[in-house]
Amino acid sequence: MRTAYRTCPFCEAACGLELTIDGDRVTAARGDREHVFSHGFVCPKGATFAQLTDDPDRLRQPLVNGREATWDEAFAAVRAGLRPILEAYGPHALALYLGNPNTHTMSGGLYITPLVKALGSRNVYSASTVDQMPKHVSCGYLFGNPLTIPVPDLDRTDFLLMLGANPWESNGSLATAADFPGRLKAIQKRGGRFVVVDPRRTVTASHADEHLFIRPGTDALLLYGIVHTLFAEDLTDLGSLSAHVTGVAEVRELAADFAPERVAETCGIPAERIRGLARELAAAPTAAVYGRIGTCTVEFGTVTSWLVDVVNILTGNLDRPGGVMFPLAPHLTDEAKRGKGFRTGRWHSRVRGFGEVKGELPVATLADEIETAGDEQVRALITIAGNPVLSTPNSGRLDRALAGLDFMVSVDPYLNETTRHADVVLPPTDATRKGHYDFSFLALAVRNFAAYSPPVLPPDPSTPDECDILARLALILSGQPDADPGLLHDHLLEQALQRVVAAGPSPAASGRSPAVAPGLSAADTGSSPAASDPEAVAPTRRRLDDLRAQVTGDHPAERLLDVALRTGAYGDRFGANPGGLTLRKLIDSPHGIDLGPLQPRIPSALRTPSGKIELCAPPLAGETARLLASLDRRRDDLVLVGRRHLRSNNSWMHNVPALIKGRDRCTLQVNPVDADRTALTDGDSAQVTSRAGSLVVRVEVTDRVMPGVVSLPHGWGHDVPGTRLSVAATNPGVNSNVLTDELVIDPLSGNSVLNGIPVEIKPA
Ligand SMILES: Nc1nc2c(c(=O)[nH]1)N[C@H]1C(S)=C(S)[C@@H](COP(=O)(O)OP(=O)(O)OC[C@H]3O[C@@H](n4cnc5c(=O)[nH]c(N)nc54)[C@H](O)[C@@H]3O)O[C@H]1N2
Ligand SMILES: Nc1nc2c(c(=O)[nH]1)N[C@H]1C(S)=C(S)[C@@H](COP(=O)(O)OP(=O)(O)OC[C@H]3O[C@@H](n4cnc5c(=O)[nH]c(N)nc54)[C@H](O)[C@@H]3O)O[C@H]1N2
Ligand code: SF4
Ligand SMILES: [Mo]
Repeated sequence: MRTAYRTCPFCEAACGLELTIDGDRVTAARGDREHVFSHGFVCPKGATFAQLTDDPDRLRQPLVNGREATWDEAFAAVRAGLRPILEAYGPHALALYLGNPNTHTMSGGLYITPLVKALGSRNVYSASTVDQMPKHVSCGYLFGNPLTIPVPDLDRTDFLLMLGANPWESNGSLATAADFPGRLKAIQKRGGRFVVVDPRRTVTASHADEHLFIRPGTDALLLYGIVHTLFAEDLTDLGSLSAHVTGVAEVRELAADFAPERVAETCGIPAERIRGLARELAAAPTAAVYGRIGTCTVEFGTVTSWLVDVVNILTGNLDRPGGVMFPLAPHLTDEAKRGKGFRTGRWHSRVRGFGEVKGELPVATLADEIETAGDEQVRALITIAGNPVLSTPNSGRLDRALAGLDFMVSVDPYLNETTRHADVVLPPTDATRKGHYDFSFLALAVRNFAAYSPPVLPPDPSTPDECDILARLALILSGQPDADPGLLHDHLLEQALQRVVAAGPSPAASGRSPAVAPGLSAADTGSSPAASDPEAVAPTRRRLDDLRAQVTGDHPAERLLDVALRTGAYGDRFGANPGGLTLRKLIDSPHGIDLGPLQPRIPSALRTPSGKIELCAPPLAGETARLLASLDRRRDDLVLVGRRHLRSNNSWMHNVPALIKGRDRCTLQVNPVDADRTALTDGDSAQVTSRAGSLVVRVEVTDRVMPGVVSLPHGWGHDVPGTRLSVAATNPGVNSNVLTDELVIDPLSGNSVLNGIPVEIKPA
């Protein structure tokens, strides 16, 4: 028996786990009390780490046409399936769907970019367009980089306004904060307040100082009402930001149309309360506005996400302690640099003409691209760590479309609702045999810290690591099907080192380093050392050899991480900053290294062409007109919203008995007023119908949802044939995305609308 420490990979909170290991099995997990960020916090999902990784239904061998196969047979089948399609129809005939857990694996952080490059297809899709794409777009316009997302400084704020987020259950998102509930309670303990705006009285709302019901999809109107008030009552105060912001007058003009009286009825919040919120935000010593799923997965998702930060900026709360701030992750640097700014629409989807955003197309149009005949029709699909049949809108249609593909390959540990359509399933090793570093979430953490967890069990010789799987796929796509994955591993390391050399004669001397981790950002590639000058070649090669000799790590991902850490903001700069971060240092610190509270980062974080925060980008002004027009629309009688439960994680944790036991959670919550109106009582079966589809589900009558709103969680519907989810199948629930509509999207980001879906209900 021994103990090992590992970051929990299941949600964005990045808690430290203490694992008990007996021989070659993890037998128990609990919170790591010495962890610098989570201090022992753990939730039920982290606590079932062992059951999740040991699930007997996990695939331990590849499947080819439903039968277990060797890894060589499986890769041969991938090659035989993909090559003819690529040769006959070109790269766009092959689509890629990337699911959420790619943000929780090192293979996702390091190997997706080379894979996408090798693919060369316009048809790249991901869970980002059923999630946070509006935030990327609004931050792209405001700050010049879609990854520059400010997070609420939870530990120092005096007043937090939270819209469309339920961190008591979700543990937070786009704000990595282990023990989010504890941090919220601490706001109250130090005399501060937090207010929740949500069409449901969530657990988070019930702990809040105030909860305001809001009609789904109307947060943009509420926020414009606040902005209007800030200007009308002369409450704006940009403080030290004022030298760094353009476009304030334009926003003032746009907000003129959104007096609180104009929006109050549509939002369901009295005008006087809207004014009150504006006054409280302006008066608080520090304040933060934070919006999440309920502000993104709605028709005006990008405008809403933008207005969240407009309020933060107008009240002077961006980039100051207690407001919203930009984290500085250990693999990134804080170098000031003029940017090219942010734009979308560099290419368009074939069928519905949606513009590309951040290199991808809206997943709401994937079924169109598969079903519609023509040149460049999608005929084959790769999915990696995704279950779009349960997680994307009108999933009934996508399910049928996947059945019609010529070829599909999935990298996934489960045979589930999506991967059952795959000709080849490639199951990666579980988290016990993977190293872990949070490329995504350390850049969103409410306090700067560093942590790396090496694998807690030795590699399993019969199963390739997920980095190897993705590398082999990338090599197959680039026409080198027989190459060893080591070829790509070496190439990526060489590229990373060349970037270090190119960043200056010696990063040691200049103190400069590349802005992004190797392989992380497509935006920051392509710079090679100044090798055209023959004089420069020899020293360059010497320097490369010197750096290569210093890199440590037992695994290709560890070596790439070592380079990123050493050249990052806190790095040892390959010796020039002794005592700075290295991989070795993180391995020697199993409870993580605290790097202190968030620090101001403006202007160095900005990448706009003007070098300023561009408060009023033209696309947002354009959407404002559409938002204003929406005020005159007839209101739907009944709309559907989602919800999350602490013991689930999207679609893939319903196969663990400890996480699924207890009362049926997949119910339709209906307010008593609506239940009366539709002759439904608690426990009845209701038929729910939308434009996209229809389902039957058990009713739970509760005043925790507001009148006119019903709620159903997503990620359920495990009763389809052909899966291997024996526990989930016993309590399957229904798939809420049968009801969500692929025809309505947030136009600026391509994000799906998953909340505020018009529905009708009646006794089944
Ligand atoms: N109606 C509605 N729909 C929603 C949402 C909503 O709020 N309402 N939320 C949306 C959001 S926020 C998200 S992020 C999406 C999620 O959408 P998806 O990412 O498509 O779905 P998940 O259920 O997260 O599926 C994750 C898959 O990854 C696999 N997996 C787990 N660990 C690993 C690993 O280490 N490697 C690999 N290769 N695979 C792994 C699991 O078996 C599972 O198949 O759903 C969205 N859908
Ligand atoms: N336990 C658990 N934890 C998770 C996940 C999970 O499935 N289960 N998923 C993970 C993922 S991928 C993500 S992205 C995060 C999401 O993290 P959160 O954003 O905190 O997720 P939700 O719990 O869905 O909270 C969204 C809230 O928005 C409300 N809402 C719906 N429509 C509107 C609206 O129009 N306006 C307002 N103001 N509110 C609205 C809903 O009622 C709901 O309470 O959670 C992560 N953590
Ligand atoms: S809150 Fe998230 S990171 Fe922490 S233990 Fe739970 S699932 Fe893991
Ligand atoms: Mo998500």
